[in-house]
Amino acid sequence: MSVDQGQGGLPAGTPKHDVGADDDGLEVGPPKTWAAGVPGILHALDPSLKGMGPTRTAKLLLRMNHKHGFDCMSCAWPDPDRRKPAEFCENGAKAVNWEATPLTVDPGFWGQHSVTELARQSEYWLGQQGRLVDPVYKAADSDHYAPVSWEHAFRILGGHLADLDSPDEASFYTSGRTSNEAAFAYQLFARTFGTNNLPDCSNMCHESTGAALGETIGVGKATVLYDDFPQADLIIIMGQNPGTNHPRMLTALEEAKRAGASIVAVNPLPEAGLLRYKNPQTPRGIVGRGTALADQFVQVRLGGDMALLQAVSKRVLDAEARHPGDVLDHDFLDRYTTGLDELAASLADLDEAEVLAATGVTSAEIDELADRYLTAQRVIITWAMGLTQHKKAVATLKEVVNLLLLRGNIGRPGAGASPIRGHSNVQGDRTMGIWEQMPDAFLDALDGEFGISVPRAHGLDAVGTIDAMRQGRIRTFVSLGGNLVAAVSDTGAAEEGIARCDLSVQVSTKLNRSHTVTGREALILPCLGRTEIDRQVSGEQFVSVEDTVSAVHASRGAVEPVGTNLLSEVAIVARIARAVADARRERGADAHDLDAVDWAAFERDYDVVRDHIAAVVPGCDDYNAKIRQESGFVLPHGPRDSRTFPTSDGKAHLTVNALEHVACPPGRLLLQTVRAHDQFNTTIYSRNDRYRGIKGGRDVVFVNPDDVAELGLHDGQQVDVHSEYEDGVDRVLPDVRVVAYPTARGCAAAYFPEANVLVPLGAVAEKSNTPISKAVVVRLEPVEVPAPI
Ligand SMILES: Nc1nc2c(c(=O)[nH]1)N[C@H]1C(S)=C(S)[C@@H](COP(=O)(O)OP(=O)(O)OC[C@H]3O[C@@H](n4cnc5c(=O)[nH]c(N)nc54)[C@H](O)[C@@H]3O)O[C@H]1N2
Ligand SMILES: Nc1nc2c(c(=O)[nH]1)N[C@H]1C(S)=C(S)[C@@H](COP(=O)(O)OP(=O)(O)OC[C@H]3O[C@@H](n4cnc5c(=O)[nH]c(N)nc54)[C@H](O)[C@@H]3O)O[C@H]1N2
Ligand code: SF4
Ligand SMILES: [Mo]
Repeated sequence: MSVDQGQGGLPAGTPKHDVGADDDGLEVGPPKTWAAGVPGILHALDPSLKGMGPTRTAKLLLRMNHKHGFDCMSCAWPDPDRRKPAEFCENGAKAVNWEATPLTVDPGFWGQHSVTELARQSEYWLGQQGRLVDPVYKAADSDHYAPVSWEHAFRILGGHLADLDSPDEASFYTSGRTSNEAAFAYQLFARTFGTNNLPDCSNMCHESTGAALGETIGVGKATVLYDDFPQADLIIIMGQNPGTNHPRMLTALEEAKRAGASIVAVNPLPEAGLLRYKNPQTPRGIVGRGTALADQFVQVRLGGDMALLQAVSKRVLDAEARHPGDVLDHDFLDRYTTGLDELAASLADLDEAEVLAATGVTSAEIDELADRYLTAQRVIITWAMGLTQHKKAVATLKEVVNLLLLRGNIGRPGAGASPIRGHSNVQGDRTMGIWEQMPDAFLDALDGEFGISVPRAHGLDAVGTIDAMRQGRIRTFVSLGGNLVAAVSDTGAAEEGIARCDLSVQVSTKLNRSHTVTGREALILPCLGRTEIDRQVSGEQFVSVEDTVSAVHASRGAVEPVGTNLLSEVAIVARIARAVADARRERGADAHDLDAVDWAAFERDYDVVRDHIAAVVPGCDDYNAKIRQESGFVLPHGPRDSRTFPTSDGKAHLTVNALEHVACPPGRLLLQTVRAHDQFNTTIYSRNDRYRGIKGGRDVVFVNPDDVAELGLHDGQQVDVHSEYEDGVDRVLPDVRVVAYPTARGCAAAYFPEANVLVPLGAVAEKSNTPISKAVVVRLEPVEVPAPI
């Protein structure tokens, strides 16, 4: 596929971009019912040792997540205050290995491989080429990148941005590995340049969480701290696969379990980590059967959570009717909330038959879950993508809040709403202002601090950016990390959009798909990773990050940079800002607000950035002092700390949400897209998914054995997966193998990012605009095998 051949919606028969390597060696075995244990740690160390020198490995892994070390760059799970010698998991080790490899892309590489040729390579292959160490540029008339000086690279970018008719013709994407310092500088640059076009990976991730929590409790973040987990007596894990995506959460769950908590998993898939955990750091985990985690497994149908939550809340209200005054937390509800009567009236009419159809579970199972909720004094509900990437995601999450509020499970120890974030600093990036819709109070603070006046009109999010690119309204695209082309829905549309840009710019550590699908001109700007020592004029620098429970701490690189020509993200952002100001001046224009910021000082000493953060970002006062405390600090959170709800009326809102679920026509399935155990989003570490019994391949679709039979298919059969939307376009994930798997009836699963071709750009969650990646109506069609001649 050539770089400028975008294809809206990949019609049937289009050759697919193979994300991994060949599937020739695909082996399917039985799924595992437990996670981690000795194989986990062995898997963790083995590839690290192979990929990096043993000294580099040992040095890094022992500093990972330690108080004077660096923060794991994989997921946003928090660190306990009492650290063990090895505070990492298998997937954290893989992430370190992937970043800290001594392999580099040498200058000759770019002459050997054209962009067209690179576009044919898999994500796996691209990632295996090693670290990017030189800035490279692809000219409009060339099909090759070629090394350029940093100065030249910044001049090209500065010139493009200065030549736009409006700053809104640029869009500045961020992925969630970026540090607080780089994120603050980046949003300040975009806004002093003149736009709020600041899409980020959160738009595709926990945006629905922010929308639901913001509206109901006034703060879009978790209302729990790390120490709440061992104090809970019920933890409900909904739409999340912690064994793969937040592995050390299993340790916290094990601790909670030993302290007497019960655990309920709500998931269409019986994920290994939810069922049983063998903690590799305890003798029990090494030699024994480990700890059984889930006391109840509610195998909900995809998208059935809204109905399930309403049905549980209804049972809570029914119990209150039977025992007036004894069930609900009336003191809490009276003092802190609104909307109880409306909720009760609406749930009184809830149709149990509809609930059973939507959830696919029995009334007895819902009764059991309700009983558990009613007997627990302290309840935490956690969730991730299984709840956020649905059409009704925001409404579903408001139902999570309803259920918690009924018994006062917000704002007290051992209880709360706990979205588990994805990228290690995705939450911090938002706190620092990476959002196309930052509230005016934040923008006012920026204006006040720098004496500027930044735009107020909301900018474009991820889906909006792709859409605007396709219409020719975005001409320069800059990406601080990430791989938007591969990560966003509707791969064909995304490729078409990028190809229409004049210039695409990626600030990256490693090659990925977004470097091979480019604007007419393209730049790759290589940056330091989090593992590497960052030296600036004023000396060694550290950065800071925020985890999923709002704890902020420092992260210091521990090994020498892999190349001498790398810049830090902060330096790159500061130099882009200066280059645009220079270019504007050269063109006889005013640099405007860009000149109000001392960008050189930002690069020289990150304390300067942090002083501005302290002045602008709520809760960050005295940032430079607090971040130097041994364990960092926790950002304030009204609902969590004092049951102060910063909503329009100062109350938490119980809400009424009309029940809806995705109807699945006969002969069709609902398909979700999931991560394999050996990938980080679009980064593919290997072709294995150990816990699900998959080895050496990713081209699979998991289907319940009864559905396999009912559809007239058989286990192991090759099929094309077609999605069905009203626009009638035939979108297809071609030639995947059916794997009979114990998922919920009527449901299926395939791997992200390959399956993104199935979801049109317009298929988004209400209110949050997040692509709907978890309940896609599909039909499976057997691949015609040519008859032997
Ligand atoms: N190793 C590793 N770690 C990661 C990542 C990675 O790719 N690899 N990605 C990071 C990022 S950015 C994120 S956002 C997180 C993602 O973490 P997860 O949300 O755990 O990731 P997914 O693989 O999308 O898994 C979704 C889970 O929800 C379930 N699910 C799907 N639909 C429904 C539904 O309708 N209802 C219910 N109840 N369950 C449902 C699925 O069966 C699956 O268990 O992980 C982060 N950590
Ligand atoms: N179908 C489907 N689509 C999805 C999802 C899904 O569940 N299903 N999940 C969505 C979610 S939750 C998310 S968060 C998005 C992820 O979207 P993105 O965040 O855009 O994608 P990643 O794959 O995490 O980005 C990986 C790239 O980041 C770069 N990188 C790594 N480390 C660094 C660093 O330290 N600095 C810099 N500058 N670059 C670095 C590398 O070049 C690497 O190739 O995908 C979304 N898309
Ligand atoms: S749980 Fe997440 S943050 Fe912690 S070590 Fe594992 S991958 Fe890294
Ligand atoms: Mo995410």
